[in-house]
Amino acid sequence: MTAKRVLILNGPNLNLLGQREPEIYGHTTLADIRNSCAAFAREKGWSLDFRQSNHEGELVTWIQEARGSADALIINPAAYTHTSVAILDALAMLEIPIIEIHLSNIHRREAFRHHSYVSTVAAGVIAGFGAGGYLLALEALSGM
Ligand code: CA2
Repeated sequence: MTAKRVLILNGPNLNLLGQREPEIYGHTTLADIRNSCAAFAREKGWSLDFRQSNHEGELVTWIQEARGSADALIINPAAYTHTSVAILDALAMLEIPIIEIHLSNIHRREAFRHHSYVSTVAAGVIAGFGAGGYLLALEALSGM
């Protein structure tokens, strides 16, 4: 199995995970998720870069920088999933597998969460499995 450089990006408000709305997003913090993803990557011999930003432009810059420096991207764009053509355009320029991930099942929530700009360029989408979805995404990369 080839070593992979995996970039995981998280969008706005995900820094508050575990502190608010646990009935929707669970009790796990983003630091917990980072640690379990890092353990998975270590086991596989992959490198992992795990980031969060509340700023759309910063996420766009990081996606642009992934060209040439990452072999795969896992992204939870949070609210930008449903609004950001800028993030979609940046993702569309990547030539690496992109996995879109959501903690909650966006399809059983409000109608405005049902549409994702990101899904149109994602290899696959994982939603509704809470923090465990990040590991499912990494597992999916193992076969790609
Ligand atoms: O289910 C997901 O992972 C979402 O991407 C989370 C976004 C939401 O806008 C998407 O529709 C679905 C919201 C992230 C907000 O994170 C919070 C964390 C703790 C407390 C409150 C919000």
